[in-house]
Amino acid sequence: MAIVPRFDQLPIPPANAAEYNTVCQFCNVGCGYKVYVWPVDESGDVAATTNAFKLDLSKPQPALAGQSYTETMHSITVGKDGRQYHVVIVPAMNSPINQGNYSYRGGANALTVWSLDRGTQDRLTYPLLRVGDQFQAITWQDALALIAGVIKGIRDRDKNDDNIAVKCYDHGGSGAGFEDNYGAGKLFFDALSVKHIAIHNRPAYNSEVWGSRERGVHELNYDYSDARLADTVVLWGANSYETATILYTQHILANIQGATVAEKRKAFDQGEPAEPGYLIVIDPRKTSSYTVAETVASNQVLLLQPNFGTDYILAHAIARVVWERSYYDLDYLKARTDMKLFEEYKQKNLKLDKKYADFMAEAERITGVPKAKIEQAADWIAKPKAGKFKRRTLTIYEKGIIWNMKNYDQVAALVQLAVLTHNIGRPGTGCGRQGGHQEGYVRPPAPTPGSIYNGGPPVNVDKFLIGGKGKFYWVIANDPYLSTPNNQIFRKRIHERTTKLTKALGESGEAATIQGRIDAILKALYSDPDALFMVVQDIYMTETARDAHLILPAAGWGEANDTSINCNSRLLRLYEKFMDPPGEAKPDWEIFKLVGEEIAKLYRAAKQNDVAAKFEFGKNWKTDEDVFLAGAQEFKDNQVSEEDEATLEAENYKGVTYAFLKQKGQEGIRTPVRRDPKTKNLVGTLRRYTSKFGTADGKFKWYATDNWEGYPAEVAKYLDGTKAKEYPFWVTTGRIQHLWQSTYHDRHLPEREIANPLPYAEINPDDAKKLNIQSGDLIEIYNEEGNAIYMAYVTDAVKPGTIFMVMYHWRGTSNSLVSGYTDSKTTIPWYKGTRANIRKVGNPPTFIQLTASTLQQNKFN
Ligand SMILES: Nc1nc2c(c(=O)[nH]1)N[C@H]1C(S)=C(S)[C@@H](COP(=O)(O)OP(=O)(O)OC[C@H]3O[C@@H](n4cnc5c(=O)[nH]c(N)nc54)[C@H](O)[C@@H]3O)O[C@H]1N2
Ligand SMILES: Nc1nc2c(c(=O)[nH]1)N[C@H]1C(S)=C(S)[C@@H](COP(=O)(O)OP(=O)(O)OC[C@H]3O[C@@H](n4cnc5c(=O)[nH]c(N)nc54)[C@H](O)[C@@H]3O)O[C@H]1N2
Ligand code: SF4
Ligand SMILES: [Mo]
Repeated sequence: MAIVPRFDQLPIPPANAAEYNTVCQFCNVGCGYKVYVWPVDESGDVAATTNAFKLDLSKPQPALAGQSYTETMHSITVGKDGRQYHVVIVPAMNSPINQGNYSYRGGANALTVWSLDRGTQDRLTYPLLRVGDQFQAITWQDALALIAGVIKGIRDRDKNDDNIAVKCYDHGGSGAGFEDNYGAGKLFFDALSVKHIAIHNRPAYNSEVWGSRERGVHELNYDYSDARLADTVVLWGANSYETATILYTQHILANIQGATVAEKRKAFDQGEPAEPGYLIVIDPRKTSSYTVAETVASNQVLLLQPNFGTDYILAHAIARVVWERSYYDLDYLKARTDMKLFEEYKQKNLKLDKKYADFMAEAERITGVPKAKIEQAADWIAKPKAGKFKRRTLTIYEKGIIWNMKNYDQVAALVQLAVLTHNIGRPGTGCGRQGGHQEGYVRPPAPTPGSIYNGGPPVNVDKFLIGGKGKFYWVIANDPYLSTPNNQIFRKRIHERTTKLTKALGESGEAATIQGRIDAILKALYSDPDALFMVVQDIYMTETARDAHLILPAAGWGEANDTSINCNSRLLRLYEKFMDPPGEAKPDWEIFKLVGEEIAKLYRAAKQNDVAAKFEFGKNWKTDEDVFLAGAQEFKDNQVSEEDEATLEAENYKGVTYAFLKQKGQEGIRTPVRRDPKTKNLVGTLRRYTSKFGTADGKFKWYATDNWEGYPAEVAKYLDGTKAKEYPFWVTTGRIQHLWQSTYHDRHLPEREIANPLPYAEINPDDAKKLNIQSGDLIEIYNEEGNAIYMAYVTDAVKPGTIFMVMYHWRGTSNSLVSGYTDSKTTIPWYKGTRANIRKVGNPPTFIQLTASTLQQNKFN
């Protein structure tokens, strides 16, 4: 008997069910989905003419070739009309990305839908106001008046917006695309001028990849088809099998299995060899992205396991081999790159005045990767093929590089290796992010600086708040109590600061009117500079929201129309609204518009009409599409020739409308979108930088990274003297296939809760033996920053002396241990490296022993 009830029959969507196109709400891959919605009391039948699939359901569908439809693809929701509706969300057969396939996460899109018979009924449905230790439902009118009154009060006193701090998404996916991002940008950057703003996943407002952008290469430059065409795919600090599953299973794996050779023949030059691809995985762990490929093509997979933080040294070493073996094309380098800067890179990073053997010995010592493997990687990346054809290598990197020590230099080193080997801008090549979420960035210019080379680095907003600065903190669609680094300290301080305000409001007697409350809040904020007012805008109650003073309910994925691009092809599509948001929840863009209007009213009343006008940015926004079209005005004119695509912003979609996207359906259009100067038609960009790079003169700008200088003080302190013995483990953190982000949906689904009852940590069998730890045991992982109690998972995926922690879960976060260090060039944290010790807490509770999905695979004892 299964723990979760199973059905022997699924509702069949009738032929007249409402039908919508959408894209998976989860990862960067952006698989296409189809949605069917119909009233619960109706049903289709098995005959092809009676069901919306248009399939003869009396016969079994062929395995993997037919339309997938499983129990996890169905739910029942309630409309604004009070009626119940079936919602069926199935992978789209006509999506070029997933071709009907799906992952563990996407296959359960329907389970996350707001439903009265699932845990997702816990969605936020009304604005909630904290009164003492209670959250009370209030109207939108009161909620808006409260925010507007407090913001205006702070501005009036300060004459600037520096006491307003924000943490908000800047991408798409998870229900936020171009529309919501534009709403946020208009309010925070145009109407207000918020300098203390951080992006949802890091403590500052910055690019994750300035190291690439400042060379002239935007991070989204390749197409998913390049993963099919590449001679070699490099997954560098990207665990794609678990984090970009369909990109891996449908495209990368197909390539190394030889299923795409015919496509290669078509795309390659005449006479050019076309063979099954190779895969290089560069990760301190032996990840599933390596082991899965190893089982199907062991001779075509290579694993490099660098020491933490040493990737840029490894990239330089591979580049040195490339130089030594002349695997580069000097004509290309001269024509397309800045040769003056190249000299500096060559001298400082390739160190040509140092003997090859000495250089490589040093690289081996720092990175821990044997010289032979470095040379083999260089061959697989750049050695010309038979007939002197250039090899085609696609490098995909993600958080193992981005959240690495020295973010800027790591990213720069990788993209430089790609350009050195001419592996950008040709079919089967590219060097870019795998991506995290789908993206939808369009905003007015931010009042924040760039990298250290462009007026920066930007302010660390976490440290600003921890340091007792700021009075108003608005958290939108993220859960920093789990996800931000140096978390135990952050949580403790925000809790302390918000509690000071709560107490002060209680001491003066809770105000009965909103105006009374605004006055009391302002009085408290300015008499105790440490007091902090916090607003959380989310779809669920979050860890952070428990300390908020006001909680705003947002509409989620599928509850409004929105648009985003995926990361592996910049494919822009319309995510159609297919159901109503629960209760009074509203799309984020509408919340920003209403807050703006409420502030505008206060300025009008004060006869400051010019200020008021700025806050009325949303007055013509009636529909989602109005916001989408307004956002397009931020982009440059896109009437440029194909050769000039590099001058366009990566997400430029000028000229695109919802009607256009509806007509394109799953085919979408790839940004940057151009209006062809000759035909005036809108055309997409398959692959970037075929003719020029994105710099003023079109040439790639080389850069010399720092030398190896060891670890930053925040982590180095654990490596010296007695501390090295006290904290003997390297700790890294990251994701697993079956949990999505802060587990905001997962924790509401019994299927997930049962299989993942606790966050787990991978520990090598040798270490486990020494510490008498078995899989399933509870262990405390701790250092001077903080602690977390996790479940042990004994596996040789990690080397002895290293542990990998699932980044967070509703029962704990690795960020309690992560240091507050950030890269001095970018303010990007090092989420993926610190030191700790382990203490065995005890054996696992029986229920957990029986159900935890990781345990039955453990046969180490
Ligand atoms: N299942 C699932 N998929 C997801 C997500 C999810 O929550 N769950 N989240 C999405 C989001 S927002 C993002 S940003 C992406 C992230 O996608 P990924 O970056 O692929 O995921 P991570 O597990 O965070 O990190 C990748 C790898 O970095 C390695 N690493 C750690 N330190 C180093 C180092 O010094 N060098 C190198 N080379 N590697 C290192 C880790 O061992 C880990 O295997 O995933 C997206 N996809
Ligand atoms: N140790 C460690 N820490 C990390 C990382 C790591 O690798 N290691 N990775 C970092 C990365 S890459 C990421 S992306 C972050 C993720 O960290 P967060 O951004 O904090 O986590 P999410 O779960 O993505 O947060 C999404 C929130 O938005 C809500 N939500 C969903 N849809 C909507 C909507 O339409 N509107 C609104 N208003 N809310 C919505 C969800 O309920 C959830 O609370 O973690 C970062 N932290
Ligand atoms: S690979 Fe990513 S986009 Fe595709 S179904 Fe899975 S979670 Fe969704
Ligand atoms: Mo992310």
